[in-house]
Parts: sequence; C-alpha cells; structure tokens
Amino acid sequence: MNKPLDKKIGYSACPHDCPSTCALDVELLDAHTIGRIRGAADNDYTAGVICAKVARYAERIHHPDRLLRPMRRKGEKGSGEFEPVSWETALDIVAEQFETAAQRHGSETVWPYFYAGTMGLVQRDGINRLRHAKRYSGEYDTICTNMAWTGFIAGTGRLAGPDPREMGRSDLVVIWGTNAVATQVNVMTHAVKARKTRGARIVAIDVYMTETMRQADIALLLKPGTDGALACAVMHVLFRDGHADWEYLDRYTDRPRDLEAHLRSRTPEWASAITGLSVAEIEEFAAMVGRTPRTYFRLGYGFTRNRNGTANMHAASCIAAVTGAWKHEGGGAFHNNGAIYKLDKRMIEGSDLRDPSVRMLDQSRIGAILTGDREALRGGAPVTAMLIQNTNPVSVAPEQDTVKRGFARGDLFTCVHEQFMTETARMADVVLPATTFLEHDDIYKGGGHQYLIFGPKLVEAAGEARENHFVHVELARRLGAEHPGFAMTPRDHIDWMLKSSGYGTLEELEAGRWRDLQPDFETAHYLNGFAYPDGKFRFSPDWTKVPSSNDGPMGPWQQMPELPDHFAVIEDANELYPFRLATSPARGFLNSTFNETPTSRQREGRPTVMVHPDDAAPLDIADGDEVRLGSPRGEVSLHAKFFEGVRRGVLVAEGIWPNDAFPDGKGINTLTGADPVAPYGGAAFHDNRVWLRRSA
Ligand SMILES: Nc1nc2c(c(=O)[nH]1)N[C@H]1C(S)=C(S)[C@@H](COP(=O)(O)OP(=O)(O)OC[C@H]3O[C@@H](n4cnc5c(=O)[nH]c(N)nc54)[C@H](O)[C@@H]3O)O[C@H]1N2
Ligand SMILES: Nc1nc2c(c(=O)[nH]1)N[C@H]1C(S)=C(S)[C@@H](COP(=O)(O)OP(=O)(O)OC[C@H]3O[C@@H](n4cnc5c(=O)[nH]c(N)nc54)[C@H](O)[C@@H]3O)O[C@H]1N2
Ligand code: SF4
Ligand SMILES: [Mo]
Repeated sequence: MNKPLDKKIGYSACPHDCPSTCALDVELLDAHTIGRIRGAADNDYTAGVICAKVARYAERIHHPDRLLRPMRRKGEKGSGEFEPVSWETALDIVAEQFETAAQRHGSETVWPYFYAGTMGLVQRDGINRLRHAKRYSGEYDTICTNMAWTGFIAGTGRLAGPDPREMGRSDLVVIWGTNAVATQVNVMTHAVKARKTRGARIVAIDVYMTETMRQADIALLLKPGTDGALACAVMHVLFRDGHADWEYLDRYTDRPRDLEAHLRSRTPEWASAITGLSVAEIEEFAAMVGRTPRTYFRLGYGFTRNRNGTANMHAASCIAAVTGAWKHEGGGAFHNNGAIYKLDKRMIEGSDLRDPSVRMLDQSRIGAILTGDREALRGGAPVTAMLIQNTNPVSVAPEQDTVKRGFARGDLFTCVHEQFMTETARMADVVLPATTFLEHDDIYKGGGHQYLIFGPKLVEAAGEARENHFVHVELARRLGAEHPGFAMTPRDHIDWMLKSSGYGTLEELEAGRWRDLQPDFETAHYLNGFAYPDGKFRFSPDWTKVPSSNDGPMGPWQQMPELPDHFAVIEDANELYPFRLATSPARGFLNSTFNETPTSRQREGRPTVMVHPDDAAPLDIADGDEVRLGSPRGEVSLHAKFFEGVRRGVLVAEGIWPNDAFPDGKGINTLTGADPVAPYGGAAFHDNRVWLRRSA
C-alpha cells in the first residue's frame, strides 16, 4: 500500500452502511477531484484493506448522473420529468407543503424517513432534531439491525463483545451468517491473520457457497432459517461430551441445568433433519468448538433476516457461554460494538424536544403505511408529506408493489434529498441534490470495530449539492423550528458531542484521525458479569423485556421459545411454493448504492437467480433462461444462473438491482414480506417461499 508521493492524501472514513467503517486515505487530485481511495494502513482494524467498490469511489463521486441542481416535478408522478429550480424555491415549496399538510391533518402527517446511506452521525441523525421540534411522526428503525441486535442483546444484555482485533489471536473463527468477503471484508483480514500466524481454522455458515464459504476451512451449508437447530445440536454435543464449563455456567449464566435438560432431545440427528447438514458435519463442528477454548463466534446479520432470526441469533450466541469461550483472549461471541461508544447525541438529535407521545411508524412497513393501513398508521392520521434522506425505499423496502402504490398517491408530497436519481427520487415532487461524504464534514463509529473516526470535507461539492445538515437548518428556519443545534455547523456538533461525551475535542480527534474506544478486557469479555442486573447471561430471556431499542412486542412473540430451539415460524416451502429464496447482498453493490457505477454493474452483470441444475431440469429451465419467481407477495422475472453451490430447493438472488434492470420492471423486493419478525419487528428479507417457472 505505497502512497504515491506526488499525490496529496486526505483522511476520511467510509460512510456506507457497512460494519467495517474503514479508515480511508483519499488521493486528492485538485479541489474538486479525487483519485484512488485506499484503506489506511496504520489503522489496525482497516489494516490497509478496503472493498473494490469504495476503492473506485471516483467513479461514483464524479459520475455523470450525479444530481447537481434542485428540481421540481413537471410531469406525472414517477414520469421522471422535472424542471430545475433554485434552492430557495425548492425549500420554500417543501416548507409550505409541510405546513399545509400539518394544518390539515396534524403534525404527525409529516414523516421524515431516513436510513444509513451515510452513517455519519451529524448528517444521518440531524433529521431527528427537525422531527422533534415539529412533532412529526418518528421512524421505528427495523429494516436492518433490529432482529440481530435484539437476539444478541437477549443473551448478553449489551450490544458489545470481545475486541474485534482478537479474531487475529483466535484458534477457531466461526463466521456465521455473514458473507464477510463481500459485506465486511476486514473480518477476513483478521480471521486469515489468525490462520496464517497460529494455524487457526475458519468455519463459515451460510445457505449458499459464497466466497466466504469457499475461503473457509469448513463450510456448513444449511437450509435457510435453521441456524437455531444447528446451535442447539452443537450445545447438545458440548454438554454430552463434557465440554460444558460448569464452573463458568454456574457463575455466569441463568439456567444452565434447564438448558442441558432441554437440549437432551436436540441431538445431531434431530438437527440434521431440520438443517440438512449431515450428523457427521454437526459432530465435527461441535467437537472443534469443544476442544478450542479460543473460539471466536463472528455473528452476522444475514441469518437473522428470517422470521425466526432473533431467536436464531440468540441461540448462536449461547454456544460461547456453554464452553466459557468468553474467558479467553480470542474467544467469545461478537456481533456489533454499538454499546461501547456512549456518545452524547442530544445536540445532534434535539432529544430534549422529543415528545414520547408522538407516534412511531415502522420503517419496514412503509408500504402498508403509505397505502393507509390503519393498524400500520397506529390509528392516526394518514402520511401526506415526507422528507427522505439516505435511503431508497422504492428499491430496498419489502412488499414493493405496495410501496410503489403508496408513493404513487396523488395526495402524498415527497421531497427526496439524493446523490442520484434513484427510484425513490423519481417518485418525488421535489428532488434536492446531496453531497457525498467527501464533500461534507462528519464523524463515524465502527459497528464491527471500536474506532470513532473523523471524515472532513475534502473536496468541493459537485454542482449545487448541499449536505443534509443544510437542509435540516434551512427547513427549520422556514418552519419556525427552534433548537440551538440548528445554529451550529457540523464541526460545532462534532466538537460538542465529543466534549460532552468526555472524548476530548474535534481538534484532537482530527490530529489523531481516530479514537480507540475499546473497553478493557474484563468488560469486553463480560468477566465482571453480563449486562443484566444479576450479571448473568440469559439462556432464557424474557422476550418482552430485552433491553434493546424496541417499540413493544409484535410478530408471533408469544410463541418464541423459552430456551434456544428451532423456532418453526419461517415460510417453509409447500406445494404451491416449492422453493425457499434468499435475497443476499451482491459484492459489487451496497444495498442499492453502487448499482449506478459502471464497474459494479459490469461485475454483477444482470439480475439473476441461482438455481441448482437438478432443480432446473424438471422445470425445463436451461442456464441463462429468463424465468419467473412468484411469492405470496408478487412476481418478478429475471435470469436463471446454474450453481451447484446452492442446496436443492433453495434459490439465491444476489443484489438489489434497480427495478428497471428486470425484464418486467419489478425488483426483487416485490417478493419479500414486511410482516414483523418477533419479538420487535423487522423484515425477513431472506425468508421467502416462491415458485419458479420458465418465462413463457
Ligand atoms: N457488498 C456489499 N456489502 C454490504 C452490503 C451489500 O449489500 N453489499 N450491505 C451492507 C449492509 S446494509 C449490511 S446490514 C451488512 C449485512 O451483511 P451480512 O451480515 O453479511 O448480512 P446479509 O448480507 O444480510 O447476509 C449475509 C449472508 O447470510 C446468508 N443467509 C441468508 N439466510 C441465512 C440463514 O438462514 N442462515 C445462514 N447461516 N445464513 C443465511 C446470505 O446468503 C448471505 O450470504 O452488509 C453491508 N455490506
Ligand atoms: N431484498 C433485499 N432487500 C434489502 C436487503 C437485503 O438483504 N435484501 N437489505 C436491507 C438492509 S440490511 C438495509 S440496511 C436496507 C438499506 O437500504 P437503504 O438505506 O435504502 O440503502 P441504499 O440502497 O444504500 O441507499 C442509500 C441511499 O442514500 C443515498 N445517500 C448516501 N449518502 C447520502 C447523504 O449524505 N445524503 C443524502 N441525502 N443521501 C445520501 C445514496 O445515494 C443511496 O441512494 O436495505 C434492505 N433491503
Ligand atoms: S468494506 Fe465497507 S466500510 Fe470498508 S470501504 Fe468497503 S463499504 Fe466501506
Ligand atoms: Mo443493513
């Protein structure tokens, strides 16, 4: 990773919705132009490695299709016909529409809708300040992390775990339900380091042979939604073969004897029938875990995007407590470090103005909400005005057909602030051009590591693009929203937050580039007790009281298992829908981001569904044929790709392509469901029963 000496290098952090939050070195060619981006070699988590799509960020930031001017809709909704207007005019229209809507239906009719297109704390979360000040509807954030976080916190009581860098000092790294090569490359950096330096083994667990599975020493290819059964059988073997650490269990866990008794019937044979793995595979994996004190479970998001996903995450996290792996360096279970940062975000979010009686609307159920479902609206006013930032729901949200019908409503006003003319922006009444992370200041925290990283503005904004904070401030001014946070710059916000959190100043952070907030070993490994009042890990959590951010139980939460189990609420295949479909991420895209950059599109080709050749033959489907998929929610057409690395009966469609890349103009989320996953909601993107046919 030699830096060319003649090029100026700017320091930043990757803003994308990826647990790696890489520290970046950005070549600056002039005040407007960047060259290559590299991973910071002197950051010991990034360790000089980043993904290809961000290395080529020049393609995205300097893309000819960047939005450069504010626009207002000229033609029919969704026609794509817009006319340029000034920022003043555009913001005036938005403010006026919000005021009119609020006068007619009350303030909750306005719904600010945002997500993690940027993970910068100021630019992403500042929209909440506007919402609190104006008493607009809140967003209950469920589309991504809810199931995984709840499942992990159910056991430990806190969203944190052993230092991610300890993976490099582990003897067995279990990469569970995450395609790390594609979705968070640095996990591989550290796992492979352990293999090279100490002969560690790598186990991967997925529903198809991803690149991560191929790079693993042992690849466990199971049926979707069956990870809870696998975890139970592994624990069964650990108890059976004397690998349970009883001293640890008695001191650190809630009901170990009940767990042991409960698991007696959860044999490898039982799990083999559910997971499709062989008894030998399960026995071998369990034996490795049993004889390897330094086993590091790196638990991902993918396997939680099932209707039993929260329960499965919890079950997987229990294994480390049975063996006491938590006691050792390089041992324990890790999902995300969200709880270590303890940042004071009051000024960014304006939380002092928050009125808890204002309704929260479920992000994943945007389709039901926009089409007037009373329950989804919580009995309140219809949503008639929206400000959308950092997210592309008309591509990424489940039950697309409903979402599109909602956005097409004539009485819905939408303002979309975007970098590109996404499918959501196309449906807007007003489109505002947004800066990218290299064109504004922000601060980032790593979910998959422990650094707080500053990302300053490095180049001038393209065209008239403005940062999110600018939009919050300018709308606040027009709407009479008052809060000291509106009078501050992003740098002021960062400085305020750092000082108030006890982390020094922005000047200090900028000088050091990042700040390492890794808790001490005892805390990270829960050696002083888990984060429940009695200090005990919960094999048997009270699912109605998991200390995660939640909005009250929903989904089939009453049926959740008392102790880890196979929670049989997934969309099993049946006669009408004989396949199970996972909609896994594509390596070249990041959700729907980068599906506009040329090399990413080239790499991914076209929307396809991976089919086992033996499943295709009886359906008269040849490799490359155009096929149709139908779920209880809708139908799409795309092309079949033969792949022996999927199980019989399982289909995988990678990537969130734009709807218009599909022959029928209907994207993959036409098939996915928005019914809430127990116990606190979320979208089960990988849990779909479907039929498959050759296109007529
Ligand atoms: N290249 C790329 N990187 C990304 C993203 C992207 O779209 N593309 N998305 C970003 C975002 S927003 C997030 S949240 C993270 C998510 O990153 P991950 O934690 O990796 O989660 P997923 O991408 O949902 O899925 C990971 C894997 O889980 C598998 N899987 C599906 N169902 C099951 C199951 O039942 N059991 C098991 N064991 N595995 C299953 C999928 O096939 C997939 O290979 O990645 C981020 N990084
Ligand atoms: N089928 C299927 N669907 C899925 C998933 C799946 O695995 N399968 N994964 C789900 C997951 S995990 C997630 S997190 C969601 C993510 O879905 P989204 O949150 O919609 O993520 P992206 O598609 O990356 O879209 C982010 C948008 O934000 C814009 N953006 C980036 N930075 C800024 C900025 O600073 N300001 C403004 N105004 N805009 C900005 C980008 O241009 C981009 O269009 O998708 C979900 N949808
Ligand atoms: S691996 Fe993730 S955090 Fe790192 S550069 Fe790529 S998208 Fe960004
Ligand atoms: Mo996500």
